[in-house]
Amino acid sequence: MRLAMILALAFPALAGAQTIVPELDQTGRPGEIARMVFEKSSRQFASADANGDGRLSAEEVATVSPFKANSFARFDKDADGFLSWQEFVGHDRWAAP
Ligand SMILES: [Ca+2]
Ligand SMILES: [Ca+2]
Repeated sequence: MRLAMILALAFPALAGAQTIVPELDQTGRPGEIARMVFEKSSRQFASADANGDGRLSAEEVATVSPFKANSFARFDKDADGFLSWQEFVGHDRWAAP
């Protein structure tokens, strides 16, 4: 139950998916959450990349994540003025979709 509340707070989009969270409680499949976040991030990145150059400018990021746009410098680890896929998701464990 506690995990379900944390997940609901961390992933508001999942809060309505009542059938998924209890199932996670029982079977403990964090991979399923990771897959959903990966797919959501993939969609966000693709739709934000208006010019299709495979990286996001601050303006492009703002179209999908005002939060990341406001904290752009923190996400832009190499300070090149663009977010790569890895910078966008905040780690390098997922190959670019
Ligand atoms: Ca771009
Ligand atoms: Ca960068």
